[in-house]
Amino acid sequence: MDQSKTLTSPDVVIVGAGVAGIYMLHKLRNMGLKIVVLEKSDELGGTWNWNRYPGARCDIPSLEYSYQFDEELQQDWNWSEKYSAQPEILEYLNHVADRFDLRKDINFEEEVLEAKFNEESSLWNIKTNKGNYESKFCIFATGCLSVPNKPDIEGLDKFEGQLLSTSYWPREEVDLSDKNVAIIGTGSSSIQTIPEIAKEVQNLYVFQRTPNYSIPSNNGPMDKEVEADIKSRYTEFRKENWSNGFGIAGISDEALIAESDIDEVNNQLEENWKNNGLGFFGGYADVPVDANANEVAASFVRNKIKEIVKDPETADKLCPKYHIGGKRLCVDTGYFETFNQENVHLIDLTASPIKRIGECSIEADQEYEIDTLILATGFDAMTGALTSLDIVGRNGIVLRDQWEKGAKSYLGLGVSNFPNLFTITGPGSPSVLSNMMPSIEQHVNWIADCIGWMIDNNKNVIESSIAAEEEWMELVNEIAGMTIFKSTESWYNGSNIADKANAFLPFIGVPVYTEKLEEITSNNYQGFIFDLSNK
Ligand code: N01
Repeated sequence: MDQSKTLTSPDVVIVGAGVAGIYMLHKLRNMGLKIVVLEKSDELGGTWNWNRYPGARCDIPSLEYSYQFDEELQQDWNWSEKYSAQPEILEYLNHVADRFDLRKDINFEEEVLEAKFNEESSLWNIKTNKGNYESKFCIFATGCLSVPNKPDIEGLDKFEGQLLSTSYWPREEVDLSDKNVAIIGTGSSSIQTIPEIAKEVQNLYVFQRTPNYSIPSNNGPMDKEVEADIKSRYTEFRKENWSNGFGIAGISDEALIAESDIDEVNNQLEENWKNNGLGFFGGYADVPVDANANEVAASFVRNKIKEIVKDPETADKLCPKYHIGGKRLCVDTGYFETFNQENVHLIDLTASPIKRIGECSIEADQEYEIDTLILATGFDAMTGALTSLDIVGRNGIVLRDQWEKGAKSYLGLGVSNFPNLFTITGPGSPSVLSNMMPSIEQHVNWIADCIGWMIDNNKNVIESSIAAEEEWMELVNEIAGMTIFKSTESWYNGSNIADKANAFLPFIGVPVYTEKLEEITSNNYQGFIFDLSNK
């Protein structure tokens, strides 16, 4: 029998076998540490395992939404499209797991129920649905968007038709042909899936509470010349991720709309609309901070929507009125065009909210008979995976309670009162406002270096100081306060979840974050406390 499967006292328990968890395993195992990864699903992949809805695709170009820790891996792997679809990303992650022999240390179908720090032994006791573990370090690689938001709508639990969720799509093929389908929500997931399912359904009723800005992906087969060029200078190319505010390569943030000729700006935006996807306004540094500059980019997109959608009333309903980028910008393949199809119907919930869901219907401005209901209602973002289980630190403090008035973390890596616990891309780090792949690698490398440093320096326990954490989150909010992000209701600040504290969670600005992280580290992990005596 595989030894690792019976191991109950590893050095490190990693929770989650997604992009972050499997690289963390690889990194720490190479340092000679004993690792167990606990994964709830029977497959690895995290986000890319759960979110299998039709049209699911990454909206960061494949050549940079990929690991960079191994030169041979990045040279060997060939992506088939500019933006990869979910099955190909999942295949890639499985390839990585096989290539580095990672599976043997992953326990599948094992869900963590409780993680409790024992102050006497300075060890984490981890309880799962299958057993118990005791480890020195506990690393949560549980993702920023992994706990779905189930809307509180009267009758939902009594719906007798087919109930689907974009964030938990069945593995087997779902046949929606000739069905009357309702979809609730118009965020990234919905915007990707609507054009796909609209091709086959009888009627598609789109229940929209807030319209979204979306940029065409102009996806296509991988351009072999581009691929060869990037592969010939991959290390240099990857460095570009660190110089752009949102961690996207190839986009300079230097120009300002406020200081540019408006015709030039419109030409540039046209160029970005055609080619840049998420980098649509990335070239202009003032879009996220200057309301006037933001309005130029926003109205450009609104005009595009009005050009694409033939019915003016529908076009108007699809035009967002808030700052562009305040909610996560979407990237689509024919989203707005779909509303020109006769079988697609937009229901504006600001005019008539959903009243109730019947056994085979959904009622808003009128009652719609449906066979299938799809929830595309988002996630309890950034904190949900950490507050939905009992994580107990010093003095019996439960993380969920500590974060009741808003999540606080130092660098998105450590939390006060929770010694030897690390989070990968936790609150207070660029995470969801960056290209997740390099941000994950940055955190994994940092955690591995930190553990290595502790071993070399005979340190047993690390935790962030309350003061450092407070100061860090003040900085996160101060930066956010200078932008349009803070004033827009979004899942970045928890406003999509009833009763969730309104606190802005991601750190805006990959280069500033990186600079600060390096400074803190080279200053002997300033703000972290080592070997605090247990009382
Ligand atoms: O979720 P969302 P998502 N009644 O929260 C609506 C990433 N992602 O799964 O805005 C009616 O964006 C809600 O309305 P409102 C990406 O970071 C990446 O689509 O709250 N409507 C909204 O329209 C993305 O941002 C890729 O008014 C209700 C929608 O549901 C993140 O995942 C692909 C409602 C939820 O949108 C989440 O995207 C896909 C209710 N009771 C996703 N409750 C990539 O390509 C909620 N809504 C990498």
